[in-house]
Amino acid sequence: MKHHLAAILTATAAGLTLLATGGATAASAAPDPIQQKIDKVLAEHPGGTQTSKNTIAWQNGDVILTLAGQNAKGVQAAAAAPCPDGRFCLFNDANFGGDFVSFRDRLCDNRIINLPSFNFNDKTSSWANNTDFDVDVWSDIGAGGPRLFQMFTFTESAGLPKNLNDRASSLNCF
Ligand SMILES: [Ca+2]
Repeated sequence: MKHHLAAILTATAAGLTLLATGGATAASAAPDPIQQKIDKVLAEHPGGTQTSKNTIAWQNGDVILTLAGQNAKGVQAAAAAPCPDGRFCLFNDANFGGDFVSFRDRLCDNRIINLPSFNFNDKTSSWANNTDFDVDVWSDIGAGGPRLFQMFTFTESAGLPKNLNDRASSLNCF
């Protein structure tokens, strides 16, 4: 009997918890598009960790993908953050807009960085390089295909010409 009573109390408590959170659950039932996108990127690009509402980090933060926020009308709520010191950044839109991926300068030991690993293949439309290193940008993974352009130390481009736009697939910095 004692056991039975405990079971009832537990069941009642669970019911109360459900009641207490029912409103909040209903209010947040509409899927958050940014979280949905985060979940998709995490599932498809192993090794990433969500580090805020709209960022994913790989390799202990050496690589960070930032998803652009949108308001209810689907308009970007804020301009993309400027590329931080000591990092170089690729932006999905011209004028440093949209989603962007940033890379810490300590990656610049001439290794090759493949952009499909970070959900950024064939997307780059503007860039900024706030590191002491130069970066080569390639049309295929593995520094393959023609070299599309170079991002010299402490330079930036607010827009790529049509023949280079949305083509970058890998890079190396040195
Ligand atoms: Ca783009």
